[in-house]
Amino acid sequence: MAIKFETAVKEELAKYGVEIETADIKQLYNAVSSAALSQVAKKWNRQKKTKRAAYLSAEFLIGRVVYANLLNGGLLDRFKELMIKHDADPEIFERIGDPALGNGGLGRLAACYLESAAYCGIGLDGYGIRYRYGLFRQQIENGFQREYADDWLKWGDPWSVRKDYDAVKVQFGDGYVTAVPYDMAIIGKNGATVNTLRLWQAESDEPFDFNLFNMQKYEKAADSRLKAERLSDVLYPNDDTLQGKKLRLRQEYFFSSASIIDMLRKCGDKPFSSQYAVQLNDSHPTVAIPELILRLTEGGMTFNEAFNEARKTFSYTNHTVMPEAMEKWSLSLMRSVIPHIIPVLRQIQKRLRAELSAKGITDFTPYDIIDNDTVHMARLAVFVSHKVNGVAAIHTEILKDTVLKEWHDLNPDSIINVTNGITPRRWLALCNPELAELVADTLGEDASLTLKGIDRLQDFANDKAFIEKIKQIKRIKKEQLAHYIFEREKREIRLDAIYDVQIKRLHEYKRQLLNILSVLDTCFRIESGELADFTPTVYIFGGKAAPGYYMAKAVIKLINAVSEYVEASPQLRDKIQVVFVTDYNVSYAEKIIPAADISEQISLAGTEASGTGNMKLMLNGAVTLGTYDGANVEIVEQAGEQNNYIFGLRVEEVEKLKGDYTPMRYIDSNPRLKRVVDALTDGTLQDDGSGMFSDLSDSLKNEDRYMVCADFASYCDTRDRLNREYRDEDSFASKRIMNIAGAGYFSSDRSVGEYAKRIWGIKK
Ligand code: 26W
Repeated sequence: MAIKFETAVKEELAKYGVEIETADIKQLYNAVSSAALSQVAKKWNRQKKTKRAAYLSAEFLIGRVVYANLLNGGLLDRFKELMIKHDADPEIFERIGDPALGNGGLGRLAACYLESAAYCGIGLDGYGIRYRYGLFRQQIENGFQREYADDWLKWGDPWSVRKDYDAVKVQFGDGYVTAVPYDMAIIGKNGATVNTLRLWQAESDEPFDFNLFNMQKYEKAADSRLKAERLSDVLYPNDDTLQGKKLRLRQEYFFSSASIIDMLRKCGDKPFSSQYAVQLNDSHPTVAIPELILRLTEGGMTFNEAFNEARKTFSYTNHTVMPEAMEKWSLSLMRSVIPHIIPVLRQIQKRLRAELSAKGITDFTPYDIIDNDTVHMARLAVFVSHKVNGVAAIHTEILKDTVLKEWHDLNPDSIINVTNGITPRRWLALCNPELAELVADTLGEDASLTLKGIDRLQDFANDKAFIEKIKQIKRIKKEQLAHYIFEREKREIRLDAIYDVQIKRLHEYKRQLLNILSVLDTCFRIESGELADFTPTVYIFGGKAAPGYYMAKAVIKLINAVSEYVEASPQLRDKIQVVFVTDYNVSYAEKIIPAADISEQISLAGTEASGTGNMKLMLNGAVTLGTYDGANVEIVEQAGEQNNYIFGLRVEEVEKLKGDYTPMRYIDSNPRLKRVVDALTDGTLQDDGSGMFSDLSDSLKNEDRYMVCADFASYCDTRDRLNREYRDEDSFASKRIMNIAGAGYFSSDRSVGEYAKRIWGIKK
């Protein structure tokens, strides 16, 4: 086997006429990937005929896959040895760009689940879209975000196999589009299980119209091809609203329909629900429901038979309670894009009303799937699914109490919680081999790869020698991060400081604004002498703002302005650094997370469904500075409240405050808050004439939808306490250890196991 992989790599390279020593990065990447893929090819093509689950998702944020696949394929060590033997750099693929086919948490979760399912031997395949361009590449110019196309395919795509003979036709109101699958192998532990991520690419059957060409209408001749291809061109860079984007609806139907057709084909004569469980990752693939029903009735079933089959098959995961993120399509738009689906929707609505009537319900308003010209996708998903789940305990309770209250009353067993998880292979073994090795040495290799039994680290929380090792590893990871940031951002960050990290999409509800205003407050207090003993801190921010999201972009500008303010002040410079890292993505996360001391999870209580970055940071020995929101609640439960820093309003308090919330009351009564809000408009900070800072100020004073002002004092106080307590490095290291020890519950192996057992009815 050892020889086989090496020989395979060399044979692949021979195709380019090069050897390991002379190959360029792209050649090596393609050769190593193809060689590794060939090792699992047999297993991949030999799939057992048992019930499988399909994860339908508009996003799969898989990140760089080469190291992860080598690890799971059992080839990583051999690869590294091979490289060293030939005097080549085993880290060379660090330069390969990420396929960023997702926005944030929802897409990354899908990737973690696929990896975990394969690792645990659960038959789960992913279905999505092969976007030509992933989430935009971010640059910061003069403190402002600028967006550029993300051409991820420029590195080649050696992990995908195009399957022309599996192409299907997807019907639209204006004709057909061909969906061509590209399959990616999802490799489980030692290659024992190999599942598939099937991403559909839109193409045209008739790429070129020679009649038009002959009539000298050259541009028109390629129209149908261009129109078809445009469909899978880009990922929508929004993670809240789509405002009736026609192309997005086409995308959703495109991959939903293609996936259902694909599964139906594989089912043969067997009942669909005996062969497939289909998980809808948010409401985005919900049109798969009427699509399945339509096809089953075309195959001879009655509507009710098809409906029942669909209900046995589908389940739906909700990832957000933000009203603007609840997908709604206008009926007329749907009619123009997918007219053949409308009659099915009407029948589903009829059935809904019949079920409601049977239960004595007469007011259909909160339930109607079609209400006038609006189609409610989440309602459709909830109605037809046999199980609906939230992604953290508190989120699920909110769903039951508010957002989906009516549905919960109707059917109390159908809404369940499956707390999110993260794969320990990527988020420990690969990104932090130093810590993984310590865990393996202390508890056995299994603990570092699966987190099983990692709670036993609690016994080492006060062990002097272990504490030293933990501190040393953190130091090493900070050095590596500082080096990386220097390379990428051309900025030097100090090592002997707290690394305080907020990395996630820019969104008002996540409150990066609260963070940066508190940093500014710290600056002012240091300058005035109010804050004498302060542990030097590097504040690291990373994340993208949707290109059309003005307020989020204003916050980026503000973070960069505060950074400049600090740099200009000799008094602040040696205590504080503010760094906004550019183009944050999965690979960047893998660098930042292991070096972090503080995990900022400061969303307004009740707004963050779960969060998963919080879990990754905890596993890597950071403490949480956060609100009682999303998975933070469970993190604190697992790792101990005394080992984390919780502040701010609770969900119930937020609810009470709503209605007569007046931010000015907080601003007027808190001089420190007033000072930082004033700094937005009094010339202290420069927004280069964009008007962004006064818009931020107005929004804080007039609405402050996410109650930054209400939580400001409590946040600053808790942060101060953390800053003081950090100085006792040994006791802080104990807190780190308790967090690592508590992270076992957040392995996505556990999450996926729960889906398999409680929702899909699938055994390992
Ligand atoms: C309509 C466009 C759109 C696209 C994506 C709307 C909403 C989304 C997602 C819901 C955004 C998202 O990534 N949500 C995150 O999902 C994670 C995985 O469950 C959670 O951990 C995060 O709390 C949630 O914000």
